[in-house]
Amino acid sequence: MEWCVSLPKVELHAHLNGSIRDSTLLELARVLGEKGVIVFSDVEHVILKNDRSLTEVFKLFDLIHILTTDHTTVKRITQEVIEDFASENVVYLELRTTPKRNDSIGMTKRSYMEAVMEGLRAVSTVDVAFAPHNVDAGSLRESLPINDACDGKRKRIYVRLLLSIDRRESTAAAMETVKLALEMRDLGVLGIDLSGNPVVGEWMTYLPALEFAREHGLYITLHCGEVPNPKEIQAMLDFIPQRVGHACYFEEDDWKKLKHYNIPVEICLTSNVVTASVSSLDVHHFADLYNAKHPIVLCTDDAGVFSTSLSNEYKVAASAFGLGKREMFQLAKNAIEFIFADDGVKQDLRKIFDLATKKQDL
Ligand code: 6MZ
Repeated sequence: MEWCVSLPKVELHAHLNGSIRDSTLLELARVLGEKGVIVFSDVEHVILKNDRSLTEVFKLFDLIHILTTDHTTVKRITQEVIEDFASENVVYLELRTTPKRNDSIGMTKRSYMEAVMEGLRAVSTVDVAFAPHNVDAGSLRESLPINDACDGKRKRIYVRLLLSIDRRESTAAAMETVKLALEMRDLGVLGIDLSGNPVVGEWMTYLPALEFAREHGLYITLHCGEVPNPKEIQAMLDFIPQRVGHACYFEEDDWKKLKHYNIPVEICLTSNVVTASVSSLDVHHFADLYNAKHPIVLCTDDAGVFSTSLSNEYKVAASAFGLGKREMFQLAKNAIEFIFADDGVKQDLRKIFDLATKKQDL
């Protein structure tokens, strides 16, 4: 495990509200319990439970959102989540979150995202490189030390954002999120994710917003095939997103299409097994895709909710699929090619990995 922690890693599928520390959730729940908003003893065991069906996961998210959706807390969890990823040597993080509106506390989707940005700026334990356009990226790169897990220098992490459309949302709400993403491009927003309870909503509801996003140059990643929904899977693949997440319930034609379009897959092993989207690691599609050299990237999905970390996902993959250090290193490095950030960032990341290759004698 120690080696997996020291390995530089790229995280491309992490939901902000799914990545919160249990300790923070419990603290927030305790405070709301004292205020009489919730009954602490009712939610404590829900937060600490380890096995969750997909239905239970989405119930938990509703609870998490009650605990976290105010500006101060959004700022806090963003800061903590980034610090947690950086502490395990994630060198590039594409963090996704659903901008939320809550009229009762004067929260708009924009003010939610401003709180996220404040959290990003508040990170103090590591250097965060986040703004691609409004600072001179060249000088920023030079001013930050190259992250090298072993040499004791301050770590640095590139953070980029994806805005998620929740499947419960209407076309208009989805469009509002896309427009917000476009306005926030200078702050490191690179694209749009479609997520939320996969048994809710219709593809056609989000399609106009996703098309609009694409026309305006945003990257798209879709949660695809988390439940058996053959028509939707085909429609999503025909859209040719830049990446898909999960791909658990694909049939032969879906695999053909995915491979034909060479769409990278964000693989979330622990999440898939815990939610029983895949019955066990022995039958996980990781093996087939890996052997076929299809583009894949290991991701956490919801490190808090599924009690995992990216280092742990590499460890799980190594033991389930017999990967050695060299293979894990190559798998981690390959992820650079599937990030949504520009070539300058990719070059920097390649340098970080090359430096690590020498250190780790690979
Ligand atoms: C689908 C998921 C998910 O956006 O509030 N989310 N959507 N499948 C999953 N696999 C288990 N895990 C998380 O983060 C939490 C939200 O991300 C989506 C859900 O919409 C959840 O409410 P944010 O930061």
